Amino acid sequence: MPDTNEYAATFAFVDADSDGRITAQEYADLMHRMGDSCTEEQAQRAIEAMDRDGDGLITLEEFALYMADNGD
Ligand SMILES: [Ca+2]
Ligand SMILES: [Ca+2]
Repeated sequence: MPDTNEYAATFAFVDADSDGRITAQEYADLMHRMGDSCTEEQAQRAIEAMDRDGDGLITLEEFALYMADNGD
């Protein structure tokens, strides 16, 4: 089990409306804020890569699991 606290700050940064879930729209908005182009489809694919229960939303736990698996 990854340490979710380690990723909580990053998660909160992406979770713009602070409802505890990251949506494809919030992901795309973040990319745009950082100056990256991100299509709706790219955002959707990024969400799907992190989404473990298939509800189309990313919880802190799913985010932390993804980061722990893919981070270095
Ligand atoms: Ca949100
Ligand atoms: Ca999910």
